[in-house]
Amino acid sequence: MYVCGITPYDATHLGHAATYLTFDIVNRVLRDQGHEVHYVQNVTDVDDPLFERADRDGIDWRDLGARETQLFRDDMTALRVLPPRDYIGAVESVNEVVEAVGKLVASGAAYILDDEYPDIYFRTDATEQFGYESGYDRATMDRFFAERGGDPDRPGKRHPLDALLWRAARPGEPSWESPHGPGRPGWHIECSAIALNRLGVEFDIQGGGQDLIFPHHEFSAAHGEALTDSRRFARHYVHTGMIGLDGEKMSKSLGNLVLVSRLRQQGVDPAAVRLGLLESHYRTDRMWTDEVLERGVARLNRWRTAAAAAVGPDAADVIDRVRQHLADDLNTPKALDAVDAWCADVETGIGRSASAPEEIATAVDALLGITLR
Ligand code: 5CA
Ligand code: ZN
Repeated sequence: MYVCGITPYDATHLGHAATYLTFDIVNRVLRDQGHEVHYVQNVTDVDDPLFERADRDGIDWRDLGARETQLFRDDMTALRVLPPRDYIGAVESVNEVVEAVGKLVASGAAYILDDEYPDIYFRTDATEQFGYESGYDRATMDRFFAERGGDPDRPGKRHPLDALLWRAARPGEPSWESPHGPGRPGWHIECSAIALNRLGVEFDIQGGGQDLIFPHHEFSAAHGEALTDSRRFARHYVHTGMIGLDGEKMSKSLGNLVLVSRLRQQGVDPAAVRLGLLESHYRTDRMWTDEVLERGVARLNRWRTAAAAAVGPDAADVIDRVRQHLADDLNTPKALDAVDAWCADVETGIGRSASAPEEIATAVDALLGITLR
């Protein structure tokens, strides 16, 4: 499983947390079913937002990236998100990108711009199957390409959608040596190279938020497929809905971020945040509100009280239902309802199993990542 990681120029907000939590549940469900999971995640620690923020704050972009990456990892640990096996920065993988770009140029899938800055672009028509990942029509592709970091109007490109693979060095920008001149990696090739070199072709799951469907995942797949004789890149794509606040998308530009680290500082139990995010389905766009957090806190207290009881109804059936709901496209709302129902029985004094409370706590810990005892 490859899940696109953060661009570490600012702290983790609840939108990021919701996305990584979704893949944490995927990871837990697969492990529960006896699979070994090779989980890879990148860190986009070479990118314009990082340089801009570092300039603004008068710090080195590497220090900014390292600091925000550490904060993200601390947030994920607090949320009990199981860490990936490979956690790879763009800085660490520049040589992998250089090698991939060299191959794409050599095979004719990429071309070098005849320009003061000889940037390297990927030909959108390099693979026959281009477009299958998003399934978007051309107008939608054009819109998202322009909105999400693409450069449709760059003079000299052969096709407006051709995607940047290698950005030639500009004065004042960090760069690395390469056979095609000094420069730095484009965004999509970073994820293609990191994923392919660790998981190989036809790995099972490529994940991220819905905003990555196009152009990012489309081009990561196309780059990977152009590198491997059209062997399919990822077998499945999983995309999470967007989290907003007070009716707006949660985003830096709107200034409406709820930070995981701030909630932690305020003494909020990360398990309550987890329950708040899991109460709704991962594919729906949804809002984070004070009420969501309050429900998470209340539910956590209820579950902990029930798990501390001396006896309760048999656990096996409840655990079965939790597993079935999770297997049904990660239906966490129903999985939480099943545990609620068991708690309700404990509260009314139904059930005499002395082992049930501990069994429930163990299953909730393993499958949902919530510690009850
Ligand atoms: N570094 C790239 C991926 S290679 C990147 O998109 N970084 S990011 O920091 O902008 O986003 C990290 C992850 O959080 C992505 O999967 C993105 O889709 C997801 N994400 C960002 N904002 C939200 C949001 N409001 N709700 C849900 N997920 C979000
Ligand atoms: Zn990515």
